[in-house]
Amino acid sequence: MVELAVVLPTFKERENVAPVLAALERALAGIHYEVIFVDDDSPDETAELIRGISLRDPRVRVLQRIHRRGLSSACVEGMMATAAPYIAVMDADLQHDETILPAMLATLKQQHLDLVIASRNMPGGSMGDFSRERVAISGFGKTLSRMVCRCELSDPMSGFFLLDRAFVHEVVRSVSAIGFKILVDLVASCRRPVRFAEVPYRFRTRQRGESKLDIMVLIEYLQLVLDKMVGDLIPARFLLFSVVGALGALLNMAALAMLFRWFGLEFTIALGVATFLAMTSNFFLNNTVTYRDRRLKGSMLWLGLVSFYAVCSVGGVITIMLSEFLRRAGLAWYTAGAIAVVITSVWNFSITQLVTWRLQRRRHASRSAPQQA
Ligand SMILES: Nc1nc2c(ncn2[C@@H]2O[C@H](COP(=O)(O)OP(=O)(O)OP(=O)(O)O)[C@@H](O)[C@H]2O)c(=O)[nH]1
Ligand SMILES: [Mg+2]
Repeated sequence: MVELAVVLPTFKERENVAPVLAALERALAGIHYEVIFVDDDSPDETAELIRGISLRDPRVRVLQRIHRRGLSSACVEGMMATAAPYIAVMDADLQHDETILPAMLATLKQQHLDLVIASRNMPGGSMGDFSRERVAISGFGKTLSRMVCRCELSDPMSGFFLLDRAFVHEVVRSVSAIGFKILVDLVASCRRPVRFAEVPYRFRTRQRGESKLDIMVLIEYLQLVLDKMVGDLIPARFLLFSVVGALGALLNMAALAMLFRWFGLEFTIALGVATFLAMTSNFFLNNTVTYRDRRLKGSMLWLGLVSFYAVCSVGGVITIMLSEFLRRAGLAWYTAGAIAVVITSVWNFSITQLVTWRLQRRRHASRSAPQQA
């Protein structure tokens, strides 16, 4: 019977697949285990390579996700794809020390815990060759995590941990699955104190393949923390969309002031150009931040931009008509304006979500649809 499943999220890790499997084979001698790679359709065909290995070794499987990105959601789906009573999650790039897995498993079983975390921030552990900036960012992440986890974790940014399956099932429906930091997400999703232990390890330097860390990891982490705090009331994606919208409104005002006051353009023309600029920047910001996981590329990017202009222009007309209507109905100008802006934001968000950021999927769906005879 399989006792332990090791979930390895991958994106462009082809050259690490064989070494990580060999390392697990050595470390887990005597334990019945299986390995589940969750690959987000890596262009280097990591998934194809793993499928080849699975044919020979049934302990190895791959879950290949199409049009999806995201480390956290990959881990969740990997965890849900196994029947093993214990589940380990670790990176596939050999930075996590697989040799401590048996000790982590023994601790979890002996102490009847929900979770054992491999920590870099306790005696015996180390951040390895982490640059000072990355240590600082990790520290900042740790401080933020205290706002949502009701316990003190020494390394909440860790992507290396072992769980009891019952715990996964208990929290999985509350998990946000946004971004990179699945551990904080799991712990913050639990309605009772989590029973956990920490085991030290030394983070290794990446030997092969490239890092996927970028500024988006930080933005998505902020999004996760926000979702954990207010997500039951307002969807995190809507919050991000609103932040981008507010930035756009500022840009709109600044451009209007410049074009009208400095360049002496006629007011309506200046307003038109400023609005056009703000809509364009909003589209690109939303495409890279709010909808990173469904980012439009190539020809779909331009089609998306046109549909975004169309939806937001209708939104603009709604704002004008609604605020005028409310003002005539006796509301103060600022109340009428505020209500109209909120309603327009919901309109812009809902319709662009349904139309603009569905384009890529539609195109692929129509391409892969069976041909009619
Ligand atoms: N399925 C999936 N896996 C991902 C994604 N992004 C990263 N990964 C995998 O998650 C693990 C961690 O990513 P890394 O880029 O190594 O992040 P890191 O270890 O914090 O950064 P480095 O120290 O620079 O390597 C690796 O196994 C990646 O292949 C993703 O979008 N989807
Ligand atoms: Mg790594």
